[in-house]
Amino acid sequence: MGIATGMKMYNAQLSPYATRCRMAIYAKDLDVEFLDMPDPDLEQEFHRVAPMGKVPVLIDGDVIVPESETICEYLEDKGLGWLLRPTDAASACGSSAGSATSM
Ligand SMILES: N[C@@H](CCC(=O)N[C@@H](CS)C(=O)NCC(=O)O)C(=O)O
Repeated sequence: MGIATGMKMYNAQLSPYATRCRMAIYAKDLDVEFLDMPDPDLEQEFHRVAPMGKVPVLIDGDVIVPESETICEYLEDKGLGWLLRPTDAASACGSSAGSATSM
């Protein structure tokens, strides 16, 4: 039982993109409900929130967050649990898709 968030995430266990988000969720010890796709019962609602049909998608109340990197940044910006992104700009850049180098 982690930190209550009320969030849910359309997930697929074998998706590396969804795995990236689950790793952040676990590291932050957040309680997020995973909706494992494909699931015929969830398909209609999934396509309403994710017209491209791609997982992961995070749902936080009325907020729909697609794209794994955006989800990780959203979770970080919510400030729940451990912060995973360094606070100085150069280190933060290096921890995301890009990387900063020194002269
Ligand atoms: N850029 C997206 C990629 C997501 C993605 O391609 N997810 C795959 C699973 S690994 C998917 O849902 N594919 C289903 C499809 O394209 O119909 C992200 O980072 O979240």
